[in-house]
Amino acid sequence: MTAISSARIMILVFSDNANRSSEIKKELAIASQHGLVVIPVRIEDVAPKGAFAYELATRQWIDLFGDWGQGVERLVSHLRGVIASKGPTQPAAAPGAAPRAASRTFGHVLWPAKPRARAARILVVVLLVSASLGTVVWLRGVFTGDASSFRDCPTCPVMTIIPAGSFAMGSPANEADRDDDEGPQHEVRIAKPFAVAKFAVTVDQYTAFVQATGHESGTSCSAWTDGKWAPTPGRSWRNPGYLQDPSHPAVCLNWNDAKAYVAWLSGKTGKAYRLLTEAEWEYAARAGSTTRYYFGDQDDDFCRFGNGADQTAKKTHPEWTVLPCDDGYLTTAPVGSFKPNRFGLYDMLGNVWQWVEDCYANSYRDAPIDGTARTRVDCRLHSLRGGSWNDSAKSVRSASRNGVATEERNNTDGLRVARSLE
Ligand SMILES: [Ca+2]
Repeated sequence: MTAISSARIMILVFSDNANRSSEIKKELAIASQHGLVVIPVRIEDVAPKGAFAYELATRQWIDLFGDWGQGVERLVSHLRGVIASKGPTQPAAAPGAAPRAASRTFGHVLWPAKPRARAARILVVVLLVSASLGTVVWLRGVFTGDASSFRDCPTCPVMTIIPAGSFAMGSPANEADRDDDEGPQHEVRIAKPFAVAKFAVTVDQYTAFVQATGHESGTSCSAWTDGKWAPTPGRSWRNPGYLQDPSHPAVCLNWNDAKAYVAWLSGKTGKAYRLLTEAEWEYAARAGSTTRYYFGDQDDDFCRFGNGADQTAKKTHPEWTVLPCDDGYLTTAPVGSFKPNRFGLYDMLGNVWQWVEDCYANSYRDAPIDGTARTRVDCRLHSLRGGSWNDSAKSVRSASRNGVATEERNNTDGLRVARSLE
């Protein structure tokens, strides 16, 4: 851990073993907290899961499987650029300080500025050693992420930009499992691009908010107890009635908590963070699709894309209606555990219900068609979208809606943030 606090770059050698390593997850989390630049180097064709998907969403990957030589060249090129650059986290040289040495510490191996070929050979050796140990390597320097995603502060949600466009909101009358509140289907135009978080707000992100503000998030939350949902004293986002780690989505949050979180984020960053409008949510979730789910119509495909009430849940709750597939999670899963939609958004369906800005109405009659929120002064119910670990096909469809009292907290409910762009 001492190495993490003194380093500037972490090269994460990524394989299926890393996906399963809790130690590497912890080291990555500490690296993020210290503001280190992380360069993931993938040595197997595996997707990052859970905390890795979340932490690495904005990082630029380098693949060392397939064309090994080309991958090494890319990495060497990146590192040379990094070392030569003076990025925002590079400490300023003191007046009159000696020029920086021509070599840098790379783990415990000297990293020569020249020649390039020698650097590449050393790098390969270190990577091989690291990969065989399933460990990580540290390096001084700075690095920038890719352009399509961004994060406004280390504890801020990872955002991605959603393009402007039009779509049909709601479901057609013949969609299986449809509810009346999904109609009438109507065309909505989103006039401007906006940013949406790639993941639901996590426990660690919500912790940062509570630590900074002292926000009171209640001491009771509805949980599944003795065969029914009931408000349960002592339950809260800190203790929702099942185990969570910091990469799980925060739950037991009501609409007021969600609004307080985005208000704090806006104040902290100076950016216009907010909840999604209900129209924006469905537009972002569908990502151009018109099917029941953003990946198609088949219930048994769901478990590759989200965490719903599934065969794992049925083992504990045989009375539940469940999906005909197994996602492996009884309750919440770490954000990013499943495949994203075409906009690169994870868990838009399943895992946790997501509060949106709108006041809930049981029909789309007179609904806004410009992507704005439906509001009213005496709003008692606000809308949630996406379904949760507790829901089967009917409620985890793209068109499915839920209206819940503004003050009510459930251990299936969380939030996702949006940001207006300047
Ligand atoms: Ca599940």
